[in-house]
Amino acid sequence: MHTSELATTLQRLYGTNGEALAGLMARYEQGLAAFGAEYGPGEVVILRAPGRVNLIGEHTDYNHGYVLPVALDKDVLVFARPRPDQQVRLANVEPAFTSRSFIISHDISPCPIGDWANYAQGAAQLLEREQGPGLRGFDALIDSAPPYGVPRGAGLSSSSALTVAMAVTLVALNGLNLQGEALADACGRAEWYVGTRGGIMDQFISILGQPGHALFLDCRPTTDGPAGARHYPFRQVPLPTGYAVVVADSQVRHRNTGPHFNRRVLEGRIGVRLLQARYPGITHLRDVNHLPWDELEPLLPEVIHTDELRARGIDPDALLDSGVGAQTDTFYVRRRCRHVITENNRVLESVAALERGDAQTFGRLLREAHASARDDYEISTPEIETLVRLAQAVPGTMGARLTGAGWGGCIVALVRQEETARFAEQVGAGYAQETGLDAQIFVCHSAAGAGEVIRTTV
Ligand code: NG1
Repeated sequence: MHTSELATTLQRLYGTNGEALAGLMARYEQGLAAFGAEYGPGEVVILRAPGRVNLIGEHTDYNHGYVLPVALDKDVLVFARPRPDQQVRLANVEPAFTSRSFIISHDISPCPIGDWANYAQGAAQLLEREQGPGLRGFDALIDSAPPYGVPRGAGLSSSSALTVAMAVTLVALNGLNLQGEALADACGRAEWYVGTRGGIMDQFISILGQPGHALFLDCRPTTDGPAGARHYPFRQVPLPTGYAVVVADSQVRHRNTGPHFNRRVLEGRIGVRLLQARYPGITHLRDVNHLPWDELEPLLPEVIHTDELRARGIDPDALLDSGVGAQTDTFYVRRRCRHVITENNRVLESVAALERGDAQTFGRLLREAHASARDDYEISTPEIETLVRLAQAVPGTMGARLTGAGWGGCIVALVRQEETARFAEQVGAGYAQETGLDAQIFVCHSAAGAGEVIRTTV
C-alpha cells in the first residue's frame, strides 16, 4: 500500500495531523494485516462509517421532528474483499464478537435480538430487495475497537454506524448507484430489521457528516426528491469557534432493543391519536410544535391505561410494529409529548443561536433540553445526573446534557476551548470519586461521513 496516499486520505477524512495521524495509520495498517491473516493475500477495500454525538433534539426524529447531530471521528472500519457468490463472512478484531456468516437473500432469518450480525443482515436484506437481485457477498473484518471505534451502547450510535458500514460496503463492492440521502434513507429502513423503530438521524449523520459542522436535519420526509423520492431537508451548521464539543461516557450501557425505547415511541403515537380528536389532520407530534402547550395539555392525560385507550377506540398493540412490544399497559402520554414538542422548538432555537454565533443561548438550551429529557422523557440515570452536575460546575461549560437514547451512555457539553483540560480532569476525578466508574472523556473532533477510504492489496 502507498503509505503517503493513505496518510493524505486520512488527513482529509479525519482532519488530523502529527501524532493523532500516526495512531490512525497504525490502526489501518494493523487492520490490513489482520485481514490478510484471516482471509489470505489479495485485494482489499477499506470503508468506514462514523458514530455521532447528538447536540440537541433527542427522541424527536421518530416523531418527524428536528435533530442536530455531529459525525464523530470514532468509526466502524470494514476491510472487505468481494466474493463471487452471495455469501457474507464477518470476522471482528474484538474476540468477543465471534465470526458470523450468512447468504444474502430477500429474506434472511434474523439472529437472536442484539446479535451483531443482524446489523449486517438488515443492510444486506434491504439492499437485495431494493437493488438486487443477485448482490454479491464479501469477506470482511470489522474494527470498532477502542480507542478509535464507536463505543457500543453509549448513545453514540454504534449500531447505525455498523449498519451504514455494511451498506456502504455492499454499495461499493456491487457498484450500486446509491448515495447521500437515498442511501441514508435506505439504511434507516434497514435497521428496523434489528427490532427497533428508531428514526433516521443516525444513518443520515453517519453518511452526510462534514468536519466542523453539525447537521440540522428535518426528519419529516417530503416527496420532492428526484423522481418523487423522499427528501429530508437538511443543512450544515458550523460549530461555534472557540468552543469544544466534549463527550463524557458514563460507562453505563443500554440497548435500544429492550422495551423502553419502543415504549417511548408508542407513547408519542398514542399522543398523536389523542390529539387527533381536536386536530384530525395531524400525523406526528411535529405537527403541533407551533401550538401553545395550554391548548394541547388538556387533551393529553398524564397517565392512561390500555383499557381506557381501547374504550376510546385506540389499540396500543396496533400502534407498534416492531415485534418487541411495549410490555406495559401504563402510558405517560402528557409528559412524553411535552418533551418532544418543546425539544423540537429548542432545536430550532439552537440552530438560530449557532448561526448567529450565540454560544450563551445555545448553552441554555442544552441545559433546558437535559431537564426535559430527565423529567418529562425520564431517560436519565443517577450516573448521568452526576456527570451533568459535575460538567455544569466547570467554569467555561456553557451547557451539558445527556445525549442519545438515554438510560446510560454519554453526556455532551459545550465547553470553552481553553477549559477542556480542566473539564476532563475535574469531571473525571469527581465521577470516579462519586461512582467508582472511569468516565471516558474526549473532545469530539468531527469527521467526514461514511464511504470508501482506499483500495489496496495485502
Ligand atoms: P442511540 O442513541 O444511538 O441509541 C436512538 C435512535 C435515534 C434517536 C435516539 C434518541 C436508532 C437506531 N437510534 O439512538 O434514531 O431516536 O435514540 O434521540 O433507533
